[in-house]
Amino acid sequence: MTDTATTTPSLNKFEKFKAEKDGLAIKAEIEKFASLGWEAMDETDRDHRLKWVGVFFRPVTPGKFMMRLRMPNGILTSHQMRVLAEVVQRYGEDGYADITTRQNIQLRGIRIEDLPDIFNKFEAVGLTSVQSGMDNVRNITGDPVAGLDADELFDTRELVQQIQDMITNNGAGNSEFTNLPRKFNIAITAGRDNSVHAEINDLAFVPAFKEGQGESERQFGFNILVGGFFSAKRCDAAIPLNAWVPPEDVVAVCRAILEVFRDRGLRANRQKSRLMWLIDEWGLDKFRLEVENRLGKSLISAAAKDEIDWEKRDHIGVYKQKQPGLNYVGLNVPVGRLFADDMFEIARLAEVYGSSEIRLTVEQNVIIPNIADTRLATFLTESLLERFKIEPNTLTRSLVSCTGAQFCNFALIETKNRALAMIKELESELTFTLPVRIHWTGCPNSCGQPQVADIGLMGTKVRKNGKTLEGVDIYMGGKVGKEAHLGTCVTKGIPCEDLQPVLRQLLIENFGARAKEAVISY
Ligand code: SRM
Ligand code: SF4
Repeated sequence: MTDTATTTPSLNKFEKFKAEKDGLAIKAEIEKFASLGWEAMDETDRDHRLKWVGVFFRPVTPGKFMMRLRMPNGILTSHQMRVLAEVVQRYGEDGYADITTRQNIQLRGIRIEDLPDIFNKFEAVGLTSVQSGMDNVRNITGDPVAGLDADELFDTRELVQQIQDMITNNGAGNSEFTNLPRKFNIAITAGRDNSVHAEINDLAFVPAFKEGQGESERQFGFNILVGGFFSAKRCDAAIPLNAWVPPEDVVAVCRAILEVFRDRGLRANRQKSRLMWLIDEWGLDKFRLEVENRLGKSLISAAAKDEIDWEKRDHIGVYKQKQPGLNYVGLNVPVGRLFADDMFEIARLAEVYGSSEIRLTVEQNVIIPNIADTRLATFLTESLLERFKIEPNTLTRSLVSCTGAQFCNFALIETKNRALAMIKELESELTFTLPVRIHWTGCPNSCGQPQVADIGLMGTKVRKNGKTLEGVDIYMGGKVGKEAHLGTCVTKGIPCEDLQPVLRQLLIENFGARAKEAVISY
């Protein structure tokens, strides 16, 4: 053992490979990888560094990669949707897309030899997948009806775009923020219903008025929350930073917080690297002071209360916009899965009936805005709405699911298809008077956010009759919207094969579901 080895704390594997070569450096090597092929690539480049450009090697489907885009505020154009559809269409049965729990799109079936062409196509329509995985800032979420909602307090779309542009250098990649200690989630909302789940982000901006001297001096801005996160070992809701910012300072505050996290965040143990661990170690006051030092000015103390005072909406159905004569229509996309034909069709509907704009929600659904009153009735007869309904059944309406075992090697269980099948069965047996939000997640990483659900199902392995089976831990009590708080685990280790009657009972006892009358035929 050398002297250096005894005196220098050893870097974990991730910190080591990041120090050897920045993830973003592989942007210049895409052509080379495409001609080499995935099997001949350096394994660290293939399995890890490619994630810096949003390309994920899938050990479950080797050779067929996943691509994670960035969709600031969950907004895209029909033109962009069509390009995404063209990309996955090429892969036939292997190719489709998933809407994610961060208002984003992931593509499936991608082959490495196609990457140069795909990146060219993306660039031509202003799409980017840069810095969407590993130790980077994830897609920045915003209110899905920003700019449409008559009750919003501020239109956050531009701010979300500015934050993304700062972090990614307008989508080209920004090495200032490509070596964070861990992933980082940002949300910003000025709606009244906390549609972004502010409380589960490392950094969130929620609407709040700061009172001035006189009545007329009420100024709009955001209270700041920090440190929210889920991980296999620990889940925490974000806590107030005791800071309020006017909209014009939001980007600078994001930068300051990211710089503190980048330069002072904990890197030794990846299970203890998210922002909250640094806040724990320093205390909130020191953290706030360090942010002020980076910002170059003092933060204003938080407004006494925020303006999140509504229950959370799901945006499924037809709603009037603040623009007279226009409507937005939310379509329920079961577990967020889109096939190429669906994507072409969504693009067409947005063009024919709307303004070519498409929006995504953190519930993995689609919104088509700007549909004129005069076109609405015809829009509602479109055949796509038979699959992506505006009045889906109660459980289908709020169903969310992470990727699960079909593509994710962390998964302990299959999720999306199982979730759909089970909900169908329950809906055939029960009637509902209340909405019930069920979230499935394939492992404790919690990508499907079981802690925000009325009923959260987290994949696990269970033993039954001497066999290891797929099972779930059940979470309950997640509250979203105003006064949001996280649900907790109430039952552990239910085998999936025994789950349906357990859910049935939970729905009857806790959510007022009733068994359908048996149909008697003579
Ligand atoms: Fe996630 C890792 C999918 C939202 C917490 N997540 C992964 C990976 C990349 C693991 C992998 O390489 O296989 C999954 C890719 C599977 C695949 O092929 O799709 C994955 N996460 C997802 C998505 C697609 C779930 C979905 O079906 O919607 C979501 C993509 C969001 C996006 O567009 O960027 C997704 N992941 C989340 C969320 C929810 C959120 O952000 O609101 C969380 C919990 C919140 C949080 O991060 O604090 C989440 N994902 C994780 C973690 C645990 C992080 C930690 O600190 O330990 C991991 C594992 C990791 O990073 O080590 C992870
Ligand atoms: Fe994969 Fe687990 Fe995330 Fe589901 S929760 S996508 S299984 S890492």
